[in-house]
Amino acid sequence: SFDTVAIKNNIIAHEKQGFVYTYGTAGFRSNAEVLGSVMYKVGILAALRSKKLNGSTIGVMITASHNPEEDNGVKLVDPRGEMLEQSWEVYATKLANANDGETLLSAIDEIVAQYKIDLDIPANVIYAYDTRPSCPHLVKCLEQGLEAAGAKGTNFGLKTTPMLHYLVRCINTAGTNDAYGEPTEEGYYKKLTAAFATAVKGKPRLSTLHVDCANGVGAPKLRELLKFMASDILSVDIVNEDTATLGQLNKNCGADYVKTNQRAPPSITITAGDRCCSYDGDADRIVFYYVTEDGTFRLLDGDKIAGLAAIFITELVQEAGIDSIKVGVVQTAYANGSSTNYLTKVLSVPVSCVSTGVKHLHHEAEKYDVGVYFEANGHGTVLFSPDALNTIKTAEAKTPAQKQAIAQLSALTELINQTVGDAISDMLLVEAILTSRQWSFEEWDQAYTDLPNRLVKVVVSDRHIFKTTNAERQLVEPAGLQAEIDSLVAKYSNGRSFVRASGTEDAVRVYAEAATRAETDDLAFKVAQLVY
Ligand code: 16G
Ligand code: ZN
Repeated sequence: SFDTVAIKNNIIAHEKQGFVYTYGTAGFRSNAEVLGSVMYKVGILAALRSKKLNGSTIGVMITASHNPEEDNGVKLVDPRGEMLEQSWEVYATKLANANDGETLLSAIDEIVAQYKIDLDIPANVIYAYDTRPSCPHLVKCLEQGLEAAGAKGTNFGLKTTPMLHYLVRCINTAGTNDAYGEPTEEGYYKKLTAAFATAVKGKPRLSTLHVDCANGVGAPKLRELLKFMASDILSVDIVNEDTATLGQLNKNCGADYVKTNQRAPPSITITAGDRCCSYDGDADRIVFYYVTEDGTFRLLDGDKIAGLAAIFITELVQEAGIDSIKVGVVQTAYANGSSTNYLTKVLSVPVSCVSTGVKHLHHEAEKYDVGVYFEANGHGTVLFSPDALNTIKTAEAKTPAQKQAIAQLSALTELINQTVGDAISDMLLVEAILTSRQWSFEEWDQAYTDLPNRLVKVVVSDRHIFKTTNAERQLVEPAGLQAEIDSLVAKYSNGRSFVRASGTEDAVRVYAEAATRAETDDLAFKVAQLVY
């Protein structure tokens, strides 16, 4: 039961005086040393959230994604595998900052009153973690909180972030019409590999895909998945899979490294014709890349994945004779202008732009029959609405071609992780499309050419004074700054630039793109000077 005396007495003291915790875009995230106290509170919060939702299972994932190995973090997963409902974030922050039993209890009382929580309802929580050395200690702290709150906690061990999201959804939908899958790691592998086999049926296998796993949890999990995959339909070579040596996680490798540096990890020798991709440290992001004959590095990022998925699904619903299903794409301001142009002008699909952060994209994507959402950094997925799923399931084929298109669409709905962006699932989606089309990376890349772009981080004395509107594309404060940016931008062909405060770092980010590399760099530099 919910034991207020235990909750008060077992509290873990803040590790560092004066440190302020914030539940932000990616949950709590910081150096791992200050997180034990937070884990205790997260255990209690997860229990309260489960009670509020009548005992539905809530997920807790311990990871710091692409951040350095000495960092860690934690986030909550809601019953359908989505991010924690936003209104709870402030309470998460309050609990984390309470540093004595009384303050903690009154913060809890506030949540209980606000959401009218019945504390007698049993709570169910599952949790998992990545390969970071700090995880075992943080798990113990979390368990201490779950125990004090009387929650039934189940440790799912080492998992990728998207696997934990998958498991939460499976558990909560088990036995319903809406059952999502078998709530085990093996169930996840079986679902994905079976769907992939259907999606590529009858097509020759492509050349080997080299997968940089950032020396993180994606490596052992991808290796495990491959045991369920017939080797004549997919050939994968895993690189950067050292999860045993300290200090290797995300070091000079992984999706964030590749996207930020616009180059392959030094640990990979890549020559023309090679097909490569990189995951991040918890395997919820992926980017692809190759080099041209003349040795130029080419990145196929989240925007390129969204374009590929959008064209493929749009054509499939036409072939299947069910083009009442409408495909839409959700992007952020970081999407390359060429990609937005391609989607709206060439593919004629509706595109919405939302603020940075997965929860914003996910919710917007739910508004479409088929909502494709990707951040340029490689986080994203495709959501099928219940109506679209039903249309696909009940579609009747009149020709063999229609039959095949329906089977492929149906396979995609199983292949794509509907809860959150998933590097393994996205990788299989891209491979399924390319195999189906028998396309090389060059052919995929031909859809459009990215405008040169530059992202600059500017450390300022107070980033909170930068307030944006219009999906972060314009500043409203400091007053007058946007007008200055606009008049600069007007001087460059195809120029675009925006400024926003980072949600994960104490800095401001400046993005710029323009027709040429030189103009882009110049624009980024000048806007950064305005901000500084
Ligand atoms: C977080 C977000 C990611 C976003 C990034 C932006 C989630 C799960 N993660 O990592 O989607 O791209 O923040 O970081 O929402 P920034 O605010 O520092 O630019
Ligand atoms: Zn991640």
